[in-house]
Amino acid sequence: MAPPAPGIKVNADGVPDFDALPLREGDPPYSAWGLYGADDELGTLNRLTDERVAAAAQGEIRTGKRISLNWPLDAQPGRAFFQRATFRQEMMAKAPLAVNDDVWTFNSQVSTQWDGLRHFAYQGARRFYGGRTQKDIHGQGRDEDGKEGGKGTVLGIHAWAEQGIIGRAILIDYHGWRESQGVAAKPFDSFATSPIPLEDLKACLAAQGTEVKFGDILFVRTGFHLARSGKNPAEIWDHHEKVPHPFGGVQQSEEMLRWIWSSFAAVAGDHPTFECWPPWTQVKEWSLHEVLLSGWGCPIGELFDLEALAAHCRASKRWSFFLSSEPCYVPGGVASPANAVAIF
Ligand code: UVW
Repeated sequence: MAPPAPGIKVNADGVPDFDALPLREGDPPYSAWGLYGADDELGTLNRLTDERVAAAAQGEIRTGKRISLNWPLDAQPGRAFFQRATFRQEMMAKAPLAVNDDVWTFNSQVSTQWDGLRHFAYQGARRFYGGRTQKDIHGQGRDEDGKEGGKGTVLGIHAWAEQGIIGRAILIDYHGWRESQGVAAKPFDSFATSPIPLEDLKACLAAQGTEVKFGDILFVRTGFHLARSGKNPAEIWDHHEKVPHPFGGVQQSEEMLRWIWSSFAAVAGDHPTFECWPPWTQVKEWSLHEVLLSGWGCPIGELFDLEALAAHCRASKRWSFFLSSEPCYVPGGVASPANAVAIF
């Protein structure tokens, strides 16, 4: 974890105020490039200081109850959203011994995942976090030794694997809250471009009695998995045919950005896109994928299975917990299965 670069004015939480973004003239909207130095690959994960992680462990691990947040890797058989390669397992019996190996092949975003910093650039500027380009990523630039033409690993998911995505996390059970309000009063459709406004996320937090602490990891349960299991295969197939796929998710708005910047180290949900999809429908100039990943280096988690977590939160009346998530150690990886567990 790096401290802010010298000369950058920071607030009591140790980050610049949202209104100071972008930090440098000419950089893309709301970007925080240079905050942790030119070569930073951790972005908002720099908020997960040793002190915050230790305080989270002391404050949140009380009963020892553990809940996996991972959807199975093969949960989208046959066809996956965004035309992603589905999971395949090749089994090998190693006769004459009674021994087996297996080989797994899959797109790193086919199930529960963290989108990494190589995934999504500011589309106008075509720049990734810190101003990196497709050329930097695809190995036609300089490699780590400064030689031309090498395959670099810049902005790879390995940088997040080195210390994990670990700390205090909170669940906003938006789906549960909608049900408590009467779903007709709060219309939302997981399979339409349906935005969740910030005021509803905040109302849900208030109803739960959940405190947000700076540096938390945010989880939003939209009810996507329930909505998906309520559809028959033909309906799911039809949705694959709609490109771009419409999905419900958090609203694209400046106030949403302001809240995320002022609160979280990473954000995640149970749905395929975190934000309401496709982007550029509510705001034309930017999207959450662009600002979070490329502007701030903020991990976006998608397709988390939050069903058992929500049931436990409801039963125990507690919506904060300790999160341990270890992305796969793949040098230069674009995204990764989350390998996430909530500990109470
Ligand atoms: C796209 O990049 C389109 O999707 P995801 O939300 O998985 O990043």
